[in-house]
Amino acid sequence: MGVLQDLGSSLRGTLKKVMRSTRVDESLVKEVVRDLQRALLRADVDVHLALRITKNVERRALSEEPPPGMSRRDFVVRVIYEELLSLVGERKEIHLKPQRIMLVGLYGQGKTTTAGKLARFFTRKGLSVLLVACDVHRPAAHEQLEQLAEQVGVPFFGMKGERDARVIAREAVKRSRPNQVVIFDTSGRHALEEDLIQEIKDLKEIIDPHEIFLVLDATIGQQAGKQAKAFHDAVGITGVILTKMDGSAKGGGALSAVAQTGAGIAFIGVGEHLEDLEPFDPKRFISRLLGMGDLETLMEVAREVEVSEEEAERAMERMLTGRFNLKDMYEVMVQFSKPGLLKRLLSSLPFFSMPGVGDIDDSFIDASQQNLRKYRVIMDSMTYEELENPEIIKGRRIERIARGSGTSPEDVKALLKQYRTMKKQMKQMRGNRKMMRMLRKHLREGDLGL
Ligand SMILES: Nc1nc2c(ncn2[C@@H]2O[C@H](COP(=O)(O)OP(=O)(O)OP(=O)(O)O)[C@@H](O)[C@H]2O)c(=O)[nH]1
Ligand SMILES: [Mg+2]
Repeated sequence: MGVLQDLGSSLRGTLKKVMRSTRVDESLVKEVVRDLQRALLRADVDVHLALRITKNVERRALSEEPPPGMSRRDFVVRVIYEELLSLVGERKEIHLKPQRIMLVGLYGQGKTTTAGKLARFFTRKGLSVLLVACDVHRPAAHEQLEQLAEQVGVPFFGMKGERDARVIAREAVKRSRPNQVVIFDTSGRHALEEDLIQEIKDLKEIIDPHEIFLVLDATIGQQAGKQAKAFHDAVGITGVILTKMDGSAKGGGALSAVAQTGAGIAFIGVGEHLEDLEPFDPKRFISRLLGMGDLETLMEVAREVEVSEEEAERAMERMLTGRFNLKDMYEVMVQFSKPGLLKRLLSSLPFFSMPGVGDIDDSFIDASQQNLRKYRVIMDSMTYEELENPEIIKGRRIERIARGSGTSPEDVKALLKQYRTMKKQMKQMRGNRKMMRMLRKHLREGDLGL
């Protein structure tokens, strides 16, 4: 999918060197660190930042002891993962509830497009959305947003011909309903000029937004950090949306520079279409960049770092209690799609060979690996109500979900069937009291063999 392709492939090349090595010694670490540095600089990451990261990798790889049971080779991979994670900052939480969102930014950064993408995003989460056109500078801004609203299928408010954005904002606030996510598109300028600052401040006062997202074009590279800081100092922003991350060689520079300012990155835009918007999740982003998931050794590391014992326990506990819905199924599948996890879990129990248990193992692992991606897309098109209570998904809901996710009703039905099968297997497992006692005991003692 094009996001930071160059950076990704050179980082993966670097990791391969580590994984193929028979011995991790100083000369290898030095070589890896040089590769890493070159890759970061090429992605426009600030020189000082790149140096800091690579120095940390070198120091930790050579002087820290790997945790018990982990080879030095895996440890080096893990150190690289952790240091890259520190480069892209913390996760900015997206609140899935009615709220007012203001988009600000300079000309052509992607504000209007992003307004449409956000409308689609929140609609898919089962929320009602209203799009408001407060851009009174760009001639066709009103029509552009109106069209996007139509495409997404959400209401639109604008006042064609009105020259004062404040008047539109005031009217929109009056007309919006408390259960809506109201998204305000605003005017850009060539630069952060005094009249833009004043306009944003006035709109902020009228709208009283929960979020002010600065929309920034990632192709400007590390300049994005300076812009984020300037906007923050002038008007206060609650987060950044980086657009055009697809095909931008400088995206790494933009991401890291914005992260360093402390402004959280809420979403990234990865294409021109309405669906090309992703909530920014640093862990997922870096894992994907490093190609973790392709390579088994890396998966081991990803598991160590990402699936804490606590998370695995929680997933198990959910299986053991009666509550089991689609969200749980998805999480359990994600956990158990990591190679060997469920096998190790179950083989640590003396009941591994009991009838029924082997089935669970197989169906989990097969289903997880083959269907996980498709399931995710389908579930993204479900409302919260449906995820929590899959029994209500029938007839027209199935059609709507299939259409929304670009799959077929058969795919949706297959997912529901998988869910029912798993739920039944859970029940059988719960019915086996002796096994349940053992599982509970293992959970209590934290003795999962992880
Ligand atoms: N490839 C790519 N193009 C994008 C992305 N986001 C926006 N664009 C394109 O960037 C251009 C500008 O987008 P707009 O949404 O009109 O930008 P704007 O900030 O509203 O611009 P003004 O209203 O003129 O200030 C359009 O051609 C969009 O299709 C993205 O994530 N990827
Ligand atoms: Mg616009």
